[in-house]
Amino acid sequence: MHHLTCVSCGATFNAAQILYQCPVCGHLLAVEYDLDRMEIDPRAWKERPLSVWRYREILPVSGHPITLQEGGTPLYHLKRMGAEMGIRELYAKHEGMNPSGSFKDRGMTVGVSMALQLGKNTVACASTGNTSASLAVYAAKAGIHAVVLLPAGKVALGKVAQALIHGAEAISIRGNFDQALEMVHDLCRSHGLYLLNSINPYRLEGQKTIGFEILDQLGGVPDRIVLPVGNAGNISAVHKGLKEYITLGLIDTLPMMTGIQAEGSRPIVDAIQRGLPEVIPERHPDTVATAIRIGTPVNAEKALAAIRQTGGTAESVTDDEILAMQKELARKEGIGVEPASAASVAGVKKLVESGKIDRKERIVCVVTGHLLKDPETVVRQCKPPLEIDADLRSLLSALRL
Ligand code: AN7
Repeated sequence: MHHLTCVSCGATFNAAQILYQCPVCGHLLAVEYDLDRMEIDPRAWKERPLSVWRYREILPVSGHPITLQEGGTPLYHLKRMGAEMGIRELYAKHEGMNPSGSFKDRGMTVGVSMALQLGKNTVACASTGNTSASLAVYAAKAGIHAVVLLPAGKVALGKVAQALIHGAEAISIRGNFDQALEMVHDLCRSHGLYLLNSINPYRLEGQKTIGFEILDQLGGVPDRIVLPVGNAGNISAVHKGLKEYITLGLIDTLPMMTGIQAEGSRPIVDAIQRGLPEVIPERHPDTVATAIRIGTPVNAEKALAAIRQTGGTAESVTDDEILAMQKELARKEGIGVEPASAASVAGVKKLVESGKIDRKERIVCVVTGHLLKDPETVVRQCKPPLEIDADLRSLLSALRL
Protein backbone atom coordinates (compact mmCIF):
# COMPACT_ATOMS: atom_id res chain seq x y z
CA MET A 1 0.00 0.00 0.00
CA HIS A 2 1.09 3.55 -0.63
CA HIS A 3 -0.10 7.12 -0.17
CA LEU A 4 0.93 10.57 -1.36
CA THR A 5 2.94 12.92 0.88
CA CYS A 6 3.81 16.57 0.41
CA VAL A 7 7.60 17.01 0.42
CA SER A 8 7.22 20.42 2.06
CA CYS A 9 4.38 20.41 4.64
CA GLY A 10 4.21 16.64 5.12
CA ALA A 11 0.44 16.40 4.59
CA THR A 12 -0.64 12.97 3.38
CA PHE A 13 -3.31 12.06 0.87
CA ASN A 14 -5.13 8.95 -0.24
CA ALA A 15 -3.51 7.39 -3.31
CA ALA A 16 -6.86 7.17 -5.07
CA GLN A 17 -6.98 10.97 -5.33
CA ILE A 18 -5.65 12.49 -8.55
CA LEU A 19 -3.23 15.16 -7.40
CA TYR A 20 -0.21 16.80 -9.00
CA GLN A 21 0.58 19.23 -6.17
CA CYS A 22 -0.17 19.46 -2.46
CA PRO A 23 -3.70 20.86 -2.10
CA VAL A 24 -2.64 22.42 1.22
CA CYS A 25 0.56 24.29 0.29
CA GLY A 26 1.06 23.76 -3.45
CA HIS A 27 4.41 21.98 -3.16
CA LEU A 28 5.48 18.70 -4.78
CA LEU A 29 4.08 15.31 -3.83
CA ALA A 30 5.90 12.01 -3.44
CA VAL A 31 4.69 8.41 -3.24
CA GLU A 32 5.31 6.83 0.15
CA TYR A 33 5.14 3.15 1.13
CA ASP A 34 4.99 1.48 4.53
CA LEU A 35 8.60 0.40 4.12
CA ASP A 36 8.99 -0.44 7.82
CA ARG A 37 6.32 -3.09 7.52
CA MET A 38 7.50 -4.51 4.21
CA GLU A 39 9.29 -7.81 3.92
CA ILE A 40 11.63 -7.42 0.97
CA ASP A 41 13.90 -10.25 -0.05
CA PRO A 42 16.48 -8.90 -2.48
CA ARG A 43 17.54 -12.46 -3.29
CA ALA A 44 14.12 -13.05 -4.81
CA TRP A 45 14.60 -9.91 -6.90
CA LYS A 46 17.83 -11.30 -8.33
CA GLU A 47 15.89 -14.22 -9.78
CA ARG A 48 13.80 -11.86 -11.90
CA PRO A 49 15.14 -10.25 -15.08
CA LEU A 50 16.87 -6.91 -14.65
CA SER A 51 14.03 -4.49 -15.41
CA VAL A 52 11.76 -1.89 -13.88
CA TRP A 53 9.41 -4.63 -12.72
CA ARG A 54 12.09 -6.58 -10.83
CA TYR A 55 11.38 -4.10 -8.02
CA ARG A 56 7.58 -4.25 -8.22
CA GLU A 57 7.04 -4.49 -4.44
CA ILE A 58 8.19 -0.87 -4.13
CA LEU A 59 6.22 0.39 -7.14
CA PRO A 60 2.61 1.63 -6.92
CA VAL A 61 1.01 -0.55 -9.61
CA SER A 62 -1.21 -3.30 -8.21
CA GLY A 63 -2.39 -5.20 -11.31
CA HIS A 64 -0.67 -6.18 -14.54
CA PRO A 65 1.42 -3.26 -15.80
CA ILE A 66 1.42 -1.83 -19.33
CA THR A 67 4.92 -2.93 -20.26
CA LEU A 68 7.25 -3.24 -23.24
CA GLN A 69 10.20 -4.58 -21.21
CA GLU A 70 11.68 -1.32 -20.04
CA GLY A 71 14.85 -1.12 -18.00
CA GLY A 72 17.54 -3.77 -17.93
CA THR A 73 19.77 -1.32 -19.80
CA PRO A 74 23.53 -1.90 -20.13
CA LEU A 75 26.04 -0.45 -17.68
CA TYR A 76 29.23 0.09 -19.67
CA HIS A 77 32.68 0.46 -18.13
CA LEU A 78 34.27 3.39 -19.99
CA LYS A 79 37.78 2.00 -19.93
CA ARG A 80 39.36 4.08 -22.66
CA MET A 81 37.79 7.39 -21.76
CA GLY A 82 38.20 6.71 -18.07
CA ALA A 83 41.93 6.08 -18.60
CA GLU A 84 42.23 9.36 -20.49
CA MET A 85 40.52 11.25 -17.69
CA GLY A 86 42.47 9.36 -15.03
CA ILE A 87 39.35 7.72 -13.59
CA ARG A 88 39.63 3.95 -13.22
CA GLU A 89 35.99 3.35 -12.51
CA LEU A 90 33.90 5.44 -14.86
CA TYR A 91 30.65 3.88 -16.07
CA ALA A 92 27.76 4.85 -18.33
CA LYS A 93 24.25 3.52 -17.79
CA HIS A 94 22.82 3.61 -21.32
CA GLU A 95 19.17 4.53 -20.92
CA GLY A 96 18.94 5.04 -24.66
CA MET A 97 18.52 1.26 -24.83
CA ASN A 98 14.93 1.41 -23.56
CA PRO A 99 11.96 0.61 -25.85
CA SER A 100 11.47 4.17 -27.10
CA GLY A 101 15.14 5.08 -26.72
CA SER A 102 15.12 7.04 -23.46
CA PHE A 103 14.78 6.65 -19.68
CA LYS A 104 11.28 8.12 -19.91
CA ASP A 105 9.97 4.59 -20.59
CA ARG A 106 10.65 3.62 -16.98
CA GLY A 107 8.40 6.45 -15.90
CA MET A 108 5.75 5.80 -18.50
CA THR A 109 5.34 2.07 -17.89
CA VAL A 110 4.40 3.02 -14.32
CA GLY A 111 2.62 6.27 -15.21
CA VAL A 112 0.36 4.83 -17.91
CA SER A 113 -0.34 1.76 -15.75
CA MET A 114 -1.40 4.15 -12.98
CA ALA A 115 -3.60 6.11 -15.41
CA LEU A 116 -5.57 2.90 -16.04
CA GLN A 117 -5.54 1.98 -12.35
CA LEU A 118 -7.06 5.40 -11.59
CA GLY A 119 -9.69 4.99 -14.31
CA LYS A 120 -8.26 7.49 -16.81
CA ASN A 121 -8.34 6.96 -20.56
CA THR A 122 -6.76 10.15 -21.90
CA VAL A 123 -3.20 11.06 -20.97
CA ALA A 124 -1.25 14.23 -21.72
CA CYS A 125 2.14 15.86 -21.38
CA ALA A 126 4.27 18.77 -22.49
CA SER A 127 7.64 17.68 -23.78
CA THR A 128 11.01 18.63 -25.16
CA GLY A 129 10.57 15.38 -27.10
CA ASN A 130 11.39 12.21 -25.23
CA THR A 131 8.47 12.35 -22.84
CA SER A 132 6.08 12.73 -25.77
CA ALA A 133 7.68 9.83 -27.65
CA SER A 134 7.45 7.58 -24.62
CA LEU A 135 3.91 8.62 -23.73
CA ALA A 136 2.83 7.96 -27.33
CA VAL A 137 4.34 4.47 -27.16
CA TYR A 138 2.77 3.49 -23.84
CA ALA A 139 -0.62 5.03 -24.67
CA ALA A 140 -0.56 2.94 -27.86
CA LYS A 141 0.24 -0.20 -25.87
CA ALA A 142 -2.57 0.62 -23.42
CA GLY A 143 -5.01 1.52 -26.19
CA ILE A 144 -5.74 4.99 -24.82
CA HIS A 145 -5.51 8.50 -26.27
CA ALA A 146 -2.45 10.73 -25.75
CA VAL A 147 -2.19 14.50 -26.23
CA VAL A 148 1.34 15.94 -26.39
CA LEU A 149 2.35 19.61 -26.44
CA LEU A 150 5.70 20.43 -28.03
CA PRO A 151 7.71 23.66 -28.26
CA ALA A 152 7.50 24.49 -31.98
CA GLY A 153 10.74 24.01 -33.90
CA LYS A 154 12.70 22.85 -30.84
CA VAL A 155 12.08 19.12 -30.75
CA ALA A 156 14.59 16.70 -32.30
CA LEU A 157 13.32 14.94 -35.43
CA GLY A 158 13.37 11.36 -34.14
CA LYS A 159 11.22 12.26 -31.16
CA VAL A 160 8.59 14.01 -33.29
CA ALA A 161 8.56 11.00 -35.61
CA GLN A 162 7.87 8.70 -32.65
CA ALA A 163 5.04 10.82 -31.26
CA LEU A 164 3.41 10.87 -34.69
CA ILE A 165 3.77 7.23 -35.73
CA HIS A 166 2.56 5.90 -32.37
CA GLY A 167 -0.60 7.95 -32.77
CA ALA A 168 -0.39 10.75 -30.21
CA GLU A 169 -2.30 13.93 -30.91
CA ALA A 170 0.69 16.27 -31.26
CA ILE A 171 0.30 20.03 -30.90
CA SER A 172 3.16 22.49 -31.46
CA ILE A 173 3.12 25.56 -29.23
CA ARG A 174 4.64 28.84 -30.36
CA GLY A 175 6.48 29.10 -27.08
CA ASN A 176 9.00 27.14 -25.03
CA PHE A 177 8.69 23.96 -22.95
CA ASP A 178 7.98 25.79 -19.72
CA GLN A 179 4.98 27.52 -21.28
CA ALA A 180 3.75 24.26 -22.81
CA LEU A 181 3.92 22.59 -19.39
CA GLU A 182 1.90 25.33 -17.75
CA MET A 183 -0.73 25.00 -20.49
CA VAL A 184 -1.04 21.23 -20.28
CA HIS A 185 -1.16 21.37 -16.48
CA ASP A 186 -4.10 23.83 -16.69
CA LEU A 187 -5.77 21.66 -19.34
CA CYS A 188 -5.47 18.53 -17.19
CA ARG A 189 -6.86 20.29 -14.12
CA SER A 190 -9.81 21.78 -16.00
CA HIS A 191 -10.66 18.90 -18.34
CA GLY A 192 -9.64 15.78 -16.46
CA LEU A 193 -6.90 14.49 -18.76
CA TYR A 194 -4.24 12.57 -16.83
CA LEU A 195 -1.00 14.55 -16.66
CA LEU A 196 2.16 12.50 -17.15
CA ASN A 197 4.92 15.04 -16.79
CA SER A 198 7.37 14.43 -13.98
CA ILE A 199 5.30 16.60 -11.63
CA ASN A 200 3.19 13.42 -11.48
CA PRO A 201 4.82 11.53 -8.60
CA TYR A 202 4.00 8.10 -10.06
CA ARG A 203 6.20 8.66 -13.09
CA LEU A 204 9.22 9.20 -10.89
CA GLU A 205 8.54 5.86 -9.18
CA GLY A 206 9.43 4.07 -12.40
CA GLN A 207 12.50 6.19 -12.94
CA LYS A 208 13.90 5.45 -9.46
CA THR A 209 14.70 1.94 -10.72
CA ILE A 210 17.71 3.35 -12.61
CA GLY A 211 19.46 3.56 -9.26
CA PHE A 212 18.42 0.04 -8.22
CA GLU A 213 19.73 -1.43 -11.46
CA ILE A 214 23.04 0.41 -11.11
CA LEU A 215 23.53 -1.12 -7.66
CA ASP A 216 22.63 -4.59 -8.94
CA GLN A 217 24.98 -4.27 -11.92
CA LEU A 218 27.91 -2.82 -9.96
CA GLY A 219 27.40 -5.06 -6.93
CA GLY A 220 27.44 -2.03 -4.64
CA VAL A 221 26.83 1.67 -4.23
CA PRO A 222 28.90 3.95 -6.49
CA ASP A 223 30.46 7.05 -4.97
CA ARG A 224 28.64 9.30 -7.39
CA ILE A 225 25.77 9.21 -9.87
CA VAL A 226 25.79 11.95 -12.50
CA LEU A 227 22.71 12.90 -14.53
CA PRO A 228 21.79 15.52 -17.09
CA VAL A 229 19.16 17.82 -15.60
CA GLY A 230 16.18 19.49 -17.26
CA ASN A 231 13.03 19.33 -15.17
CA ALA A 232 15.14 17.65 -12.48
CA GLY A 233 12.76 14.72 -12.14
CA ASN A 234 15.23 11.96 -12.88
CA ILE A 235 17.89 13.02 -10.38
CA SER A 236 15.15 13.35 -7.75
CA ALA A 237 13.75 9.93 -8.60
CA VAL A 238 17.08 8.11 -8.34
CA HIS A 239 17.76 9.77 -5.00
CA LYS A 240 14.30 8.89 -3.65
CA GLY A 241 14.72 5.24 -4.59
CA LEU A 242 18.09 4.94 -2.93
CA LYS A 243 16.76 6.58 0.23
CA GLU A 244 14.13 3.83 0.28
CA TYR A 245 16.95 1.27 0.07
CA ILE A 246 18.49 2.88 3.17
CA THR A 247 15.14 2.65 5.01
CA LEU A 248 14.85 -1.00 3.97
CA GLY A 249 18.34 -1.65 5.31
CA LEU A 250 19.62 -2.75 1.90
CA ILE A 251 22.42 -0.15 1.76
CA ASP A 252 23.99 2.22 4.26
CA THR A 253 25.38 5.07 2.14
CA LEU A 254 24.05 7.18 -0.68
CA PRO A 255 25.98 8.21 -3.79
CA MET A 256 26.73 11.89 -4.25
CA MET A 257 23.97 13.02 -6.57
CA THR A 258 25.38 15.27 -9.26
CA GLY A 259 23.41 17.22 -11.86
CA ILE A 260 24.68 18.64 -15.13
CA GLN A 261 22.90 21.35 -17.09
CA ALA A 262 23.65 23.21 -20.29
CA GLU A 263 25.29 26.62 -19.96
CA GLY A 264 22.26 28.31 -21.56
CA SER A 265 19.81 26.77 -19.11
CA ARG A 266 21.33 26.32 -15.67
CA PRO A 267 18.94 27.38 -12.89
CA ILE A 268 19.76 24.34 -10.71
CA VAL A 269 23.50 24.92 -11.10
CA ASP A 270 23.08 28.56 -10.09
CA ALA A 271 21.02 27.63 -7.04
CA ILE A 272 23.61 25.06 -5.91
CA GLN A 273 26.67 27.18 -6.62
CA ARG A 274 25.18 30.29 -4.98
CA GLY A 275 23.50 28.47 -2.09
CA LEU A 276 20.03 29.73 -2.99
CA PRO A 277 16.99 28.22 -1.22
CA GLU A 278 15.16 27.87 -4.55
CA VAL A 279 15.83 28.27 -8.26
CA ILE A 280 15.49 31.49 -10.19
CA PRO A 281 13.76 30.54 -13.47
CA GLU A 282 15.68 31.08 -16.71
CA ARG A 283 13.19 32.87 -18.97
CA HIS A 284 15.10 32.24 -22.19
CA PRO A 285 16.68 28.79 -21.94
CA ASP A 286 18.74 27.82 -24.94
CA THR A 287 21.03 24.93 -25.85
CA VAL A 288 21.78 22.49 -28.65
CA ALA A 289 20.71 19.81 -26.16
CA THR A 290 17.01 20.52 -26.78
CA ALA A 291 15.97 17.75 -24.37
CA ILE A 292 17.16 19.90 -21.44
CA ARG A 293 16.14 23.27 -22.87
CA ILE A 294 14.09 23.92 -19.72
CA GLY A 295 14.20 27.13 -17.67
CA THR A 296 11.78 26.35 -14.84
CA PRO A 297 12.59 22.87 -13.52
CA VAL A 298 9.39 21.71 -11.84
CA ASN A 299 11.19 19.26 -9.56
CA ALA A 300 13.79 21.76 -8.37
CA GLU A 301 12.73 21.45 -4.74
CA LYS A 302 13.37 17.70 -4.75
CA ALA A 303 16.57 17.96 -6.78
CA LEU A 304 18.19 20.64 -4.62
CA ALA A 305 17.52 18.45 -1.58
CA ALA A 306 18.94 15.37 -3.35
CA ILE A 307 22.16 17.17 -4.27
CA ARG A 308 22.59 18.89 -0.90
CA GLN A 309 21.70 15.90 1.28
CA THR A 310 24.23 13.66 -0.47
CA GLY A 311 27.11 16.13 -0.67
CA GLY A 312 26.78 16.16 -4.45
CA THR A 313 27.18 19.06 -6.79
CA ALA A 314 25.94 20.66 -9.99
CA GLU A 315 27.85 21.99 -12.99
CA SER A 316 27.09 23.33 -16.44
CA VAL A 317 28.72 22.54 -19.76
CA THR A 318 28.76 24.51 -23.01
CA ASP A 319 27.17 23.33 -26.23
CA ASP A 320 30.66 22.80 -27.65
CA GLU A 321 31.61 20.61 -24.69
CA ILE A 322 28.38 18.64 -25.11
CA LEU A 323 28.91 18.01 -28.83
CA ALA A 324 32.59 17.14 -28.36
CA MET A 325 31.64 14.60 -25.70
CA GLN A 326 28.87 13.14 -27.86
CA LYS A 327 31.50 12.47 -30.54
CA GLU A 328 34.01 11.11 -28.03
CA LEU A 329 31.53 8.61 -26.59
CA ALA A 330 30.62 7.53 -30.11
CA ARG A 331 34.21 7.11 -31.32
CA LYS A 332 36.08 5.95 -28.24
CA GLU A 333 33.46 3.77 -26.59
CA GLY A 334 30.96 2.93 -29.33
CA ILE A 335 28.19 4.54 -27.33
CA GLY A 336 25.67 6.59 -29.28
CA VAL A 337 23.74 9.16 -27.25
CA GLU A 338 21.86 12.36 -27.91
CA PRO A 339 23.42 15.69 -26.89
CA ALA A 340 21.64 16.05 -23.51
CA SER A 341 22.97 12.65 -22.49
CA ALA A 342 26.54 13.53 -23.34
CA ALA A 343 26.21 16.41 -20.87
CA SER A 344 26.58 14.07 -17.90
CA VAL A 345 29.95 12.72 -19.07
CA ALA A 346 31.10 16.19 -20.20
CA GLY A 347 30.24 17.39 -16.70
CA VAL A 348 32.39 14.70 -15.10
CA LYS A 349 35.31 15.66 -17.32
CA LYS A 350 34.96 19.29 -16.29
CA LEU A 351 34.59 18.46 -12.60
CA VAL A 352 37.69 16.22 -12.47
CA GLU A 353 39.75 18.72 -14.42
CA SER A 354 38.80 21.50 -12.01
CA GLY A 355 39.55 19.25 -9.02
CA LYS A 356 35.95 19.30 -7.80
CA ILE A 357 35.65 15.53 -7.96
CA ASP A 358 38.23 12.94 -7.03
CA ARG A 359 39.60 10.67 -9.75
CA LYS A 360 39.53 7.75 -7.30
CA GLU A 361 35.75 7.84 -7.12
CA ARG A 362 33.57 5.15 -8.67
CA ILE A 363 31.37 7.25 -10.94
CA VAL A 364 28.25 6.29 -12.90
CA CYS A 365 26.98 8.67 -15.58
CA VAL A 366 23.41 8.16 -16.68
CA VAL A 367 23.24 8.69 -20.44
CA THR A 368 19.58 9.28 -20.96
CA GLY A 369 18.68 9.07 -24.64
CA HIS A 370 19.77 7.35 -27.84
CA LEU A 371 21.85 8.95 -30.59
CA LEU A 372 19.14 8.37 -33.20
CA LYS A 373 16.75 10.67 -31.38
CA ASP A 374 18.47 13.67 -32.91
CA PRO A 375 20.01 12.76 -36.28
CA GLU A 376 19.96 16.35 -37.54
CA THR A 377 22.43 17.58 -34.94
CA VAL A 378 24.75 14.66 -35.79
CA VAL A 379 24.62 15.34 -39.51
CA ARG A 380 25.47 19.00 -38.88
CA GLN A 381 28.56 17.92 -36.91
CA CYS A 382 29.98 15.33 -39.28
CA LYS A 383 31.24 15.49 -42.85
CA PRO A 384 28.77 13.76 -45.20
CA PRO A 385 29.95 10.61 -47.03
CA LEU A 386 31.99 11.33 -50.15
CA GLU A 387 29.94 10.57 -53.25
CA ILE A 388 31.80 8.88 -56.12
CA ASP A 389 31.17 7.11 -59.43
CA ALA A 390 30.42 3.41 -59.21
CA ASP A 391 33.83 2.07 -60.23
CA LEU A 392 36.81 0.73 -58.35
CA ARG A 393 39.24 3.33 -59.63
CA SER A 394 37.12 6.14 -58.20
CA LEU A 395 36.90 4.23 -54.93
CA LEU A 396 40.66 3.74 -54.73
CA SER A 397 41.33 7.35 -55.48
CA ALA A 398 38.75 8.47 -52.93
CA LEU A 399 40.33 6.27 -50.26
CA ARG A 400 43.80 7.42 -51.30
CA LEU A 401 45.11 3.86 -50.94
C1 AN7 B 1 17.58 12.73 -23.04
O1 AN7 B 1 11.00 14.94 -22.78
O2 AN7 B 1 11.84 16.93 -20.14
O3 AN7 B 1 15.82 16.36 -15.40
O4 AN7 B 1 9.94 16.63 -21.97
O5 AN7 B 1 15.00 13.82 -22.70
O6 AN7 B 1 14.21 14.47 -15.40
O7 AN7 B 1 13.79 16.46 -16.82
C2 AN7 B 1 13.26 15.42 -21.25
C3 AN7 B 1 14.28 15.42 -20.36
C4 AN7 B 1 17.75 14.34 -19.76
C5 AN7 B 1 16.26 15.65 -18.31
N1 AN7 B 1 18.06 13.67 -20.87
O8 AN7 B 1 15.60 14.86 -17.36
C6 AN7 B 1 10.91 15.88 -21.99
C7 AN7 B 1 12.01 16.13 -21.04
C8 AN7 B 1 17.16 13.49 -21.84
C9 AN7 B 1 15.87 14.02 -21.71
C10 AN7 B 1 16.50 14.91 -19.58
C11 AN7 B 1 15.55 14.78 -20.57
P1 AN7 B 1 14.81 15.58 -16.17
